[in-house]
Amino acid sequence: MHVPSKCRVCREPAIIDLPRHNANFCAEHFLELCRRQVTKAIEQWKLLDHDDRILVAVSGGKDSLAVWDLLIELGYRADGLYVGLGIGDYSDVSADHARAFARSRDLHLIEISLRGEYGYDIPTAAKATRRVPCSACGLSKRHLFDKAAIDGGYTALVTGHNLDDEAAVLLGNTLRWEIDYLARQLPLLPARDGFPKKVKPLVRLTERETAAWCVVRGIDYLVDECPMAVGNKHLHHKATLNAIEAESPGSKASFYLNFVERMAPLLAGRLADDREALGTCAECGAPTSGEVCAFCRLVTIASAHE
Ligand code: Q46
Ligand code: ZN
Ligand code: ZN
Repeated sequence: MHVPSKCRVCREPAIIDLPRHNANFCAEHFLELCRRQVTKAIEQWKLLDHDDRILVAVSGGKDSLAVWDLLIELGYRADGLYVGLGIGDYSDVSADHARAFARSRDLHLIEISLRGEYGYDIPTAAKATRRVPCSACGLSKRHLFDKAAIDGGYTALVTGHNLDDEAAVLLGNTLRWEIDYLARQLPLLPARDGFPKKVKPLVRLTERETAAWCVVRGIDYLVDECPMAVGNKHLHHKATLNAIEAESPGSKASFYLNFVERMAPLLAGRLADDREALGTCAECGAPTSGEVCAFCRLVTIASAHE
């Protein structure tokens, strides 16, 4: 990393340069900038209230620990939820990071083990379904996060998606003109039909910034990427956007933030159309358009496969 000179605010030595803000910052003023960006996101899109009971989906990586830390710092009440995916050492180490963080801040971390509670893990589910691991993994996590939020009486489910994640997904969806996915790609999805409100407070921060937040705050996060992320197109789209950003700082933020401001409202009708009436799963009671939800079908296939 290029070593920047002086903090824009206080003129003390800087620890980070942020070309998109055309400035350098010392540790203290960098943290202030992060808090300001998260507060701005929360206010701009009415993401959270101080009465919300928040459940943060925690993976042990930088983004989920940063968002949990930031929300607590900003005075919100937030518990964490860790889902053990059974992806070998990666899962063991990620659980350690999530637990250590919760312990260090005296926060409540709920833990669910796929293997212990549902009889399968992600590598097994991938084999049983003959699809990429991320597909069974995403389905399992979405279901368990939603269920834990609803069962626990939480009013908001928070994830640590950052600007790089959202811009990469936006690029992928735009390249294929996936209108229905685009319509749903918002920092806030209100609660509906048995689903909790879903919120992404970090979408104004890049992954370099969430990593720096953790370093400055002394949060020990899992640096390794998931070993099952192979062939994940998001990584490719992130690299493409980073190349554009290097040429033209601020492009990533304007791509995503202007989408939310200018394009998403034009797609709002699609979001409403998408809301077909949902019934409840005959096995677990979760909202679903079929008789048995996709998660219960996955559990049946994956837990029978060894
Ligand atoms: S944990 Fe799961 Fe990710 Fe690993 S298998 Fe894919 S979705 S990459 S966030
Ligand atoms: Zn400063
Ligand atoms: Zn079900």
